[in-house]
Amino acid sequence: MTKHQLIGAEVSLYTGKLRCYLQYKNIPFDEVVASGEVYRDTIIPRTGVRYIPVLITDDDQALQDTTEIIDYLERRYVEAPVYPSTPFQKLIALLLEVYGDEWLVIPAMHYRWNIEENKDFAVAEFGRTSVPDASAEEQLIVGKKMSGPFAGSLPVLGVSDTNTKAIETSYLGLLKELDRHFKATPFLMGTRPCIGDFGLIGPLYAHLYRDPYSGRLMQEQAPNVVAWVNRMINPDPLTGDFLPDDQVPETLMPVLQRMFREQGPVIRSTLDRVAEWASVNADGKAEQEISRAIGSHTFTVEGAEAERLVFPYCQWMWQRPYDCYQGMNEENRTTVERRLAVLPGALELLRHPVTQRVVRKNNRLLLG
Ligand SMILES: N[C@@H](CCC(=O)N[C@@H](CS)C(=O)NCC(=O)O)C(=O)O
Repeated sequence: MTKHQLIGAEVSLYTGKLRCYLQYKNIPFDEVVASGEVYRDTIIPRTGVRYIPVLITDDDQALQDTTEIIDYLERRYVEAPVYPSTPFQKLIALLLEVYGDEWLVIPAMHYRWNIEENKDFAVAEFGRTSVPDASAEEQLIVGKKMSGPFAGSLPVLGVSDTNTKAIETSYLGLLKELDRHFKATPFLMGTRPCIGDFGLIGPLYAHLYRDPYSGRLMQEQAPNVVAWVNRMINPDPLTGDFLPDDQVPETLMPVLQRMFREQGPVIRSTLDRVAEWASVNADGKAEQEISRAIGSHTFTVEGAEAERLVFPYCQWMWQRPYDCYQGMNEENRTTVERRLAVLPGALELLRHPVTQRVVRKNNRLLLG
């Protein structure tokens, strides 16, 4: 029988997310390195975009975007769902996926490309991935070329000279918070990983654990996070449960507070900017493709202000917890709202109307 093929790379953040998921769910797959040739012959022609990972399914569909791939697989492999079924746990799991996928890219990229030791390692890894059969020398030359756009994306993400210290302070604070959590609880929501664990593992494994300088930092600062990373990359497939009675451990509250403090205002501004973009550029027409980035906005991490581009994709991710909250019945919503009171900014953001939806179609982001 044909197996699924995961096209990706060890060095890639989102490949890490999907690989951990496939392993936990015990889904048979072969991993194919996303070499230059594979980009040319498969990734670009089959998906129309240049992102990894790509899943070529056992019935030969080419899927891109880890969130969509996981949702597709969740429908096919129903044992041990990674979405909790109770309202508060589900909402928190979705929020933490958005945080891992869309926000922790900032420390992940900062540490990889601003710390020389990590950068040298990553360049060599890019070379090894792009031209697996070339000599080490050639791999280095290709690695430098291929990694250029990634290293160059720091300003786009908002990493600048003015906030690198703040990004590090924030990341070290997060490590401390997560360390306390994972000391008591194996995964975010109990003994089974949820979609939030898979969101967090991308940056926390592929960059912040695997890059050498960052890996040492994690070992020193947060041994319980290291233990969680190891559980995630080497799971006991299909085992474990979410905590009973819709419990969400108290130890996650500082992490969520950090999310709403740092990422919350960026999400809110993104929603407004997408609506504005649609009214200027599309006159409310549905199905118009929206650019990958639409202007820039300022944001604040640990008191340091910087500028980053506005990514409409971030809204697409946000629509998931937003829809979860908006779709709750009266009773669940009342309970959830009471529990959200300890997270400043959370309720305001979840109530902030998404006036202009965005949708994904053929790996493009369109106005809904
Ligand atoms: N949201 C997408 C993100 C995929 C993504 O950004 N992948 C990176 C590698 S880890 C990439 O291919 N980037 C190419 C680019 O940004 O142009 C997903 O979940 O699959």
